[in-house]
Parts: sequence; structure tokens; C-alpha cells
Amino acid sequence: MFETIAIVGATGAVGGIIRKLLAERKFPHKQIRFLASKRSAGTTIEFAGKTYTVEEMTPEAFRGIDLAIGSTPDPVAKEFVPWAKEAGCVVVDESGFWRMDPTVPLVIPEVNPEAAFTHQGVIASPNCSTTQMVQSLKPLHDAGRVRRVIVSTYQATSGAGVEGQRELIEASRAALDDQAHQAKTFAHSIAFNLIPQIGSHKQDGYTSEEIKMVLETRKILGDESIQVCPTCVRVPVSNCHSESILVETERKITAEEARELFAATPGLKVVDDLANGQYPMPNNCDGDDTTFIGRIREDLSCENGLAFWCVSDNLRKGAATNAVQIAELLTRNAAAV
Ligand code: 2RA
Repeated sequence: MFETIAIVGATGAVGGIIRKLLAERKFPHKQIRFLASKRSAGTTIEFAGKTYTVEEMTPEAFRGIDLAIGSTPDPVAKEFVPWAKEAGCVVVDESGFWRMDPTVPLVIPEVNPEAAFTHQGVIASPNCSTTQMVQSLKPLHDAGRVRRVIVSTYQATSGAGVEGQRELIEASRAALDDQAHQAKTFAHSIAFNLIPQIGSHKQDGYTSEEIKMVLETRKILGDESIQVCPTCVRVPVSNCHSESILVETERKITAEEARELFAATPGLKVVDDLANGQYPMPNNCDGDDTTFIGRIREDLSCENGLAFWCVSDNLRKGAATNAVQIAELLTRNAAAV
């Protein structure tokens, strides 16, 4: 057991869910501390019926902490992770900064749990759009080897934090009232609109979010030969990312076999009855730790192609839940040693 645990970025949207999950799942610990930026330091938060004062994140603050779960912007993670390591604290980091560092394992507990135990003080949790896709690719890759993936994402505004969710409501209200509204979090108005850009321009016409889906998928599945062509789109949905995924495998996987493979995979749930209008949608996946799969069908244009639809709560399995599950893995391993 890690005696003293901490949440870094405790006052953010994902930090709040991590706090809730640690309490709900009765994460073993003797002491818990909450760290955040100077701006939030001194405020109080509740955990398991007690009130705690948020501490400022400084190098000294990590002394005495055995395990920290971090959910901060990339530049903050770049700064605090070395402080934590120096203090002997293991970090599960939810930011994007350390994910592609070759010395840092990138882990989805249902997919590559063994990688977590190779850590050198920090374990990264993948980007939300990658996590749900890779969860669904894993059983197909094991059964028939994934060669190529074409994915279009429909990403909720919560991916851009509470400001994104707020902007959806404010922009929608302004549009309904025929009022002008200045987009701040997003590059364009999100009300009654789709924005085919998440992140900055990265390379060859792809955005940073899209390149994450390519590189992180290969790293987690341990296969550099997997080809991924993503298009990431922001949609006027409050929470839960959806993805339309087309997979080409080396060996043909029928829709029936895929349904059985998905159904047998921990962390996935199949909701797939088109005739009766049953498929996953953001509104019925919100608040769930499961990744939902539906609309499973064989590709009409390619012999070994399989198409499906995938929805997951990006704040939970896409962020907080995955990080807490990694921490649980480490705790179980520590108990087993
Ligand atoms: C987004 N995937 O949805 C990002 C958050 N990490 O904006």
C-alpha cells in the first residue's frame, strides 16, 4: 500500500472526479493530500466526509508523498513530475507531456497492465480519444492483427475542461436569442456547429490530437506497423466522446465474431440492436466507467474491414478512471511483492 497519496491538480474537472473515484473505490491509503497551483492553494475541498486545505504544488510539497495522481496541463506536468520523482514519489500522470517518452510506460489497465510495472517513477495515462479506441482495438488485434484504422471522432466540449462545457451552453443560449457570442475556448462558435480541429496544427495537415491517436495507439499496443488515419472533430455535446472506427485486420473478423470478442473484453459493453434503435450515445454513457460499442458491421468496401461506433465518458475512462485504475494496479502489485 502507498501510505500517503496525493492528487495534483486537485481542483480541476478531472481532479474532482479522481477525488470522487478514490473515495468510491475505497483506494487504500493512510493519508491523502491535495495539491494545486498557487491560485487554488488555501481553498478547501471535501474528501470522504472530511475537509482538506489545498496545498501549493512546490518541490517541497512532494516530500512524504508515496503516490501522486496528476491531472494538470502539460507545462505543469513537465515541471512537477521531476520534483515528485526527486522526492521518491511515484506519479500516475494524466497529462500529455510524458506519454511518448520512451522511458515512461503508457498504460490502459485492460490492455497493457504489465507495462505499468516497468516504470521508473512515472506512468502515463493516454489521451481520452486514444483510450476508448485502443480498448476496442485490443481484442481485434489479438484475434486478427489490426493493420489499418480509419477513425473519425465526435469529441465533447468537456475535453476542453469546464470552460468548454460552459462555452457550449453560453454560445447555444446566445444563438437561440439571436445574440452575438465571442468564442474563447474554441476557435469558432460551437453552438449548432462542428469544428474539425482539436489541438494545434502538428504535421502533414494533421492536428496534435490526431497525431496523439496515431502514436499512442502504436505505443500501447506495442506495434509500430499499425496505420491510423484520424479526423478529430469537436461537437456540441457536453460530455462523452464518440468515434466512428473502421478497422482492417490481417485475418477477416466477422461482425458476429467481433461482437463476441467485444462482449468478452473487460471494460467494454456491447449495445448493438439497430432494428430496435439501440446503440451507444453520449447521453446514456455519461457518468459510466465502461466503453460502449455498437453499430458493429462488416465493411462493404473492403474484404477484411470492420466498422463500429464507440462511446466513452472522456472525463472518466478517458481520464480519471484510467489513472485511478493504474494506481490500483500499482497498489495490488506492491501488496503482492
Ligand atoms: C480534448 N482529447 O477532447 C482532448 C482532451 N485531452 O480536447
